[in-house]
Amino acid sequence: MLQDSSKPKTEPELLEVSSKYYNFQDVLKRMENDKHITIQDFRSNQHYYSASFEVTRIRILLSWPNWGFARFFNPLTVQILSWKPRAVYYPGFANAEQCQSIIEMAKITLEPSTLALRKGETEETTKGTRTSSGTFISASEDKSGTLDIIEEKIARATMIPKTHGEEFNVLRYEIGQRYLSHYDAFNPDEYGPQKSQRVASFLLYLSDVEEGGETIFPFENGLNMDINYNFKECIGLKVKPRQGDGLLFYSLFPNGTIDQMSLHGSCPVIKGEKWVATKWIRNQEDYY
Ligand SMILES: O=C(O)CCC(=O)C(=O)O
Repeated sequence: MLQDSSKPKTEPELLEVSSKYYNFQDVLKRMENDKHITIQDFRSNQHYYSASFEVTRIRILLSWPNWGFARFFNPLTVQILSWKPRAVYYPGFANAEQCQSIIEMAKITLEPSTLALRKGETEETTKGTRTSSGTFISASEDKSGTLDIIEEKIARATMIPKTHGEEFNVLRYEIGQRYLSHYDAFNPDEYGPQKSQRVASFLLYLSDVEEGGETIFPFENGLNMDINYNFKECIGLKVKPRQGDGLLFYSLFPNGTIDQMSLHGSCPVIKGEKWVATKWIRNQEDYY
């Protein structure tokens, strides 16, 4: 029998996405192993897009039958920063106007940033760990609709539904302010049993910083893990904030355990001011 050469030899694998529970481990595994992933929407049961992954670029090819290709063709450019931890960078994720609008909104309710405390820790013993100011804002509170657009885009980039995201934590770092290296995922041995876990973090840089303020991954590629790392030191992979750019990294391995190399922090700002919006993404919708 003659084969139709215009058709792929094998059908793309269908990966099911539920709005209730998202098996992100499967997505990560497939991202590593496959070149093509097709996602099927449970509710409409319609194949709505296929994604082709390349090492330095993701092109989203839309074939949404009812809405048309052009309307949604809005490719995301992504650069792989590191595989250990998994970290990718999105240049130009938001525009200057969107960033400024988020800053203006956050300014009204800024307060000193707080920390989730480990067993035995107190505010006193953790003083100096996180010295920024911040505020939590949900997309629904933002009447300009900017956070809604950003949230949709993050969901598209991560392929994790936006219902799995915590509220945006908008942070301002003034000169000398920092966040010492830490994990975003909560180790149950240190924090007690967890109802859900932080899978990934998306940072949207809302400002440039003249000097300092880099996001750092001190254990990138296993570096510095064997020394007695001083959590204040700004070493390892350094990401310089640039207004509008996004940084996504995963805190968990595909098997659900914490990636020790996802340790990260913010170096002190030396000159200028740093604004960033963090979106922590959970493995379940109902995360508290
Ligand atoms: O400000 C940064 O660059 C890092 C922020 C951070 O680590 C966090 O919000 O968990």
